[in-house]
Amino acid sequence: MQEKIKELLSEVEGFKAESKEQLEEFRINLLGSKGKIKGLFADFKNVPNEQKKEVGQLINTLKLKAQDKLDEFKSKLAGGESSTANDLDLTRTGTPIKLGSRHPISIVRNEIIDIFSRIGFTVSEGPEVEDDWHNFSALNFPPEHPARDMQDTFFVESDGEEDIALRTHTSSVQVRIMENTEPPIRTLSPGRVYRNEAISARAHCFFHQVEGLYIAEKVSFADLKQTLMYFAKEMFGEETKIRLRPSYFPFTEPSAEMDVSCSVCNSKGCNVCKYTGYLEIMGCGMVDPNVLENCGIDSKKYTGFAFGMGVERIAMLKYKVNDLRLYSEGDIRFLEQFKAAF
Ligand code: 2NM
Repeated sequence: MQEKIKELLSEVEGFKAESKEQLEEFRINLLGSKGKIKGLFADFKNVPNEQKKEVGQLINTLKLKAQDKLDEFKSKLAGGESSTANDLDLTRTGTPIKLGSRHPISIVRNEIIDIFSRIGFTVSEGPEVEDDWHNFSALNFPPEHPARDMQDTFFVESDGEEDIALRTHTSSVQVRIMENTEPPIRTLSPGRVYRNEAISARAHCFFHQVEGLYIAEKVSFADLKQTLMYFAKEMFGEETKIRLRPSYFPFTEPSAEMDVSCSVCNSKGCNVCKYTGYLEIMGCGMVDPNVLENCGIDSKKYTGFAFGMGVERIAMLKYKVNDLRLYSEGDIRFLEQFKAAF
């Protein structure tokens, strides 16, 4: 019996499995319920007492070695399958990192700035929390103007005498520029503005503006028209037509609204332009002499024009966005659609 066990031992030690089937055969043959080791244990009762110790130890060694072999090849064969060791390809390209994209409001704002910078406009910025003078009084808003109402403007609590509010337009920046710059002035003020409105698809409590200001000697309404026509053609295409309709703003006289021909339907009428053939994109006018004087500019020597547009509105037309709330919700599925060179 000892001979038989030693034979099996060397058989186990020399065993190599090349496949899972071979290994399973090995397991059944030796460690299975009808296997050779079970058989040895069954025969053990016939071993003379004085040999029991030695034979018992030998069978146990055999069992342990067979189990070790089984475990060894089990992990070897499984490792080959999961392919980490053998198929490692160091020349494969890595997992790409997703690139971000510009926000549509930034894309359009940058495009507007780019267009006006080509005809000499600089960019000015200023505070979003403003005093009454820069946001209203200097701009010729009468004391009882509805924009000064709590209903329309977010006021900020303050200890001082003066009303402090979130700016309702970026004209406040231009007041600051006019106050400390001798004309000629040719500047754009892009930025976020705030209005106290219920949030819906068509209104939000904040939005973005780009306002423009040109002050020099003998600036005329014809200069304004030509400047805005240049802008419209650059922004919406060479075939774009513009239309000016009389309007009213406290800070300009005369004032106008500018429409551009609808590029969706070629001015034939569609639901985007509400069957008018035109889209309203900005307000403009000649800076009121009162405003110039309020800001320390001699209105006998200088005249100027100003205009203001909502960036969200232009981005809506450009990208066919139908809900203002999309701009501020940060939904990655919306944001990922905008890839631009700016
Ligand atoms: C608009 C429409 C018309 C405007 C006026 C001024 C300033 F500071 F010169 F008085 N800045 N922007 C202006 C004029 C803004 O936005 C619809």
